[in-house]
Amino acid sequence: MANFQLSQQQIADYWRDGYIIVRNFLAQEEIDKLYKIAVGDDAISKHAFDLNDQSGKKTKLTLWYNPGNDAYGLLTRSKRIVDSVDRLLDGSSPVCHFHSKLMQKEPKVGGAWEWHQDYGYWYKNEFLFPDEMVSVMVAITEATKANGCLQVIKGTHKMGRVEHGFSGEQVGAAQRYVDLALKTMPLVYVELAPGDALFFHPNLLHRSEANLSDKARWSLISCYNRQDNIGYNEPNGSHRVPVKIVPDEALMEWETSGVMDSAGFLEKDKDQALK
Ligand SMILES: O=C(O)CCC(=O)C(=O)O
Repeated sequence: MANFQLSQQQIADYWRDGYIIVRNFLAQEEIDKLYKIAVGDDAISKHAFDLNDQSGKKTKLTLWYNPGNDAYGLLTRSKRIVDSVDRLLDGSSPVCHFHSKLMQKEPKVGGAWEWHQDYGYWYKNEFLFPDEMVSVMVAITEATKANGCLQVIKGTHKMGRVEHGFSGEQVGAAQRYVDLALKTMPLVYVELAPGDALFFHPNLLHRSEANLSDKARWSLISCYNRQDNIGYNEPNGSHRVPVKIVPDEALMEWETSGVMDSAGFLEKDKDQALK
C-alpha cells in the first residue's frame, strides 16, 4: 500500500477494541517474496525451534531481535509499519524493534497457543508501560479457523494485566479471568488473507488452536516498543534501539541478503525468555 497512513478512525478503533486489522497491507508480490524466503532461508530454518503446547503438540518459530537488510528486516523497518506503530503507541520517544517471530504452524502438527496477553510475558521482563508496546502480525499465508488462526477477545486490553502461570512451555492467563472475559466480551476469529496485518495491544487476550488442516499457517509477528520503556529484566538491548526506517519500496527494490546471524536469533536452549 503506497504511502499508507493509519486513519484517526483506525487509531480510535485500536484503543476501543485492542486491535485493528488492515487488509492488503502488503501487496501480493511482496508476500510472494517473503514466502519464498520463509521456506528457503537457511538461517531461518537453522534457528527455528519447537515450542510445546499443553498437549505436547509442537509449534515452530524463529525469533530474532535486530532487523537488518534482509527482506524481513526491510519490512519491519518500513515506513508504513513504523509510522503506524508510532501513531498507535502512547508516548513520544522513538520507536524501537523489540523482536520478530516467524511463526511456522505446520499442517496437522502446528500446536496451539494458550490464552495469554503478550504483557503476561513482557511484565516478567519488567517493562512498565504496556501502552508503549504493540505487536504487528502479517499473514504470509492464509489464516483461517481451519488452520488455527489467532482468536482474540475484543476489548480485553482494558482489563489490564491478568495473572499468568506456566502452561506447557508457554505462559497462560488465569483461567478464571479468561472465562469471565469470554462471558463479557466477544470472541473474534482473526481470519487473514496473505498480506493482511493485525496490530494488537499487549494486554489483548489471544490464543490460537492447533493446525489440524492440511494447509500451513505462516505469519510474521513483530513487536515494537518506545525507547523510554525500559525492560529492566530484558537481556537483549534491541528494545531501546530506534528503528532505522527505510522506504516501503525497499522490500522489493533493494538488493537483499538472507537473514544474517547479526539479527541475533533466540536459541531456545540457551535463552530463558521466550518473547
Ligand atoms: O501465531 C499464533 O498462533 C499465536 C502467537 C501468539 O499468540 C503470540 O505470539 O503471542
